[in-house]
Amino acid sequence: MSKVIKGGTIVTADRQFAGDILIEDGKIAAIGDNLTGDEVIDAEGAYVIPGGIDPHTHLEMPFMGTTADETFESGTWAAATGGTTMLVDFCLPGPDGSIKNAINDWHRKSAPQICSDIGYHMAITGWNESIFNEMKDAVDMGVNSFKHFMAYKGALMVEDDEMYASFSRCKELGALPMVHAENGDIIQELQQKYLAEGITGPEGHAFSRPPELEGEAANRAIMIADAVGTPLYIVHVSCEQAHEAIRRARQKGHRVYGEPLIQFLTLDESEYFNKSWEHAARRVMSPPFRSKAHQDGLWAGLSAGSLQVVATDHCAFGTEKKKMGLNDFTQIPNGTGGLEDRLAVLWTTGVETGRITPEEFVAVTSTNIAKILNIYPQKGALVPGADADIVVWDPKISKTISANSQKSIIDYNVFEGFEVTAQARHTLSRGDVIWSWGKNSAPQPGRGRFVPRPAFSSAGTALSRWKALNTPRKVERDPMNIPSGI
Ligand code: DUC
Ligand code: ZN
Ligand code: ZN
Ligand code: ZN
Repeated sequence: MSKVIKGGTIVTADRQFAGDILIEDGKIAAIGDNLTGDEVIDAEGAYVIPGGIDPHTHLEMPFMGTTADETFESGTWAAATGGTTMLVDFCLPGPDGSIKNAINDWHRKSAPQICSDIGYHMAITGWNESIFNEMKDAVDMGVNSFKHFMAYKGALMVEDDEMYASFSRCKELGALPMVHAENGDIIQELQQKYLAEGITGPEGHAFSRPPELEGEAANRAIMIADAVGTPLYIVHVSCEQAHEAIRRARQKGHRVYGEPLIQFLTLDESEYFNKSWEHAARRVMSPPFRSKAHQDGLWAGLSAGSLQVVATDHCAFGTEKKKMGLNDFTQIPNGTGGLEDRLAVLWTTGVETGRITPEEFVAVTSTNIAKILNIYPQKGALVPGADADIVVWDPKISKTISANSQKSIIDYNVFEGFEVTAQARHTLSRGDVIWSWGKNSAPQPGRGRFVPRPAFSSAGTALSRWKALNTPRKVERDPMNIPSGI
């Protein structure tokens, strides 16, 4: 049975135009005027956009002695109601260290639960021969990106030589290295220093992770990626120091991508100070929220193109779990939520204010990451042949964000009280309407699918792209060494 989305303004990363979208067999069959189908989905007065892709979530992830509370079901459902039709979740090796087992474990957990589509990144948390070998298995299993933690010393952190080896392996395999950029050695020093001074509350979390440590790690990772000759994706960019490193590298011709979070664009460090313990602890994540000046820099990066993707790092722990760190901020499980509200908050604070255009909104919530992760145009695009992951985005539905009415199962919301001015009127996942505003849509666990992402070197047109990415360009190295004006 075909469907047609009628009467809306189609917005892509490039342009806006009036048109209808015909959907057959879960895919876009045609885009044009006066299309007809068996069923009509009304988009009058609304925008029609590619479903959001949140490339950074941690659902049910074991972390810091506990497990993130958001489940694959509640997470994909909450996301879909907010206009996000695909998540890319971080897969962590278990105690056996096996990458293959970890991916199978993630499949076991996610498959019966997911309401819309999902992909994984794989975390590299150490280095040995079996990790080297199993990285190939991961790529063969459809996981083409590997994340490296430069923080969480003694747990997840990797050393520089390990990063160099793993980045080199990524290059061989046609996979994308990613980093959590914070200097874990110095963070550990600062944590001990503040605890010794008697600072045990959540403000100590912010003090012990200053922006310089993020900037240092971002610069280091960029230089290591450059030495290897590979692109690099930097997750949760929170500050100007890291943004500056990315901007400089890109100016020199390096493929370095930066991902600010919707939280970093809208919430600041005042959330940690002169607030109740619970309020502050619920907002403890790494990196921490920064000052307004950093926020302005991130917004500028989105419109200038030096930052490409807005994600959430959704890693949500209920208040009870946060209390593990009641007497010691280093024990507060790190993470906040946002996957349900990312689009609405970005629209309200970005598009409504004129900071970004609707096209840029589509680019940073969907299209850019689909390209970076090599799933474009299956995802992130409104073109014939693409998966019909489509949102009818209504700029006239306003609501007040509240934990009381959210789909997320967490007992609070870091955006509590935010007035947002747009919502998903309809969310379609591969052609199925899975959410409609004002109707009693119910989650459909198990209908979502894992989306394998091919290695860059084996995927048709991506082959030439990957070759271009990895062709050494002598000229780009020298300018890095020219002192800049001093
Ligand atoms: N930061 C968080 O706040 N939570 C999950 C992992 C991370 O890097
Ligand atoms: Zn309708
Ligand atoms: Zn991280
Ligand atoms: Zn994360």
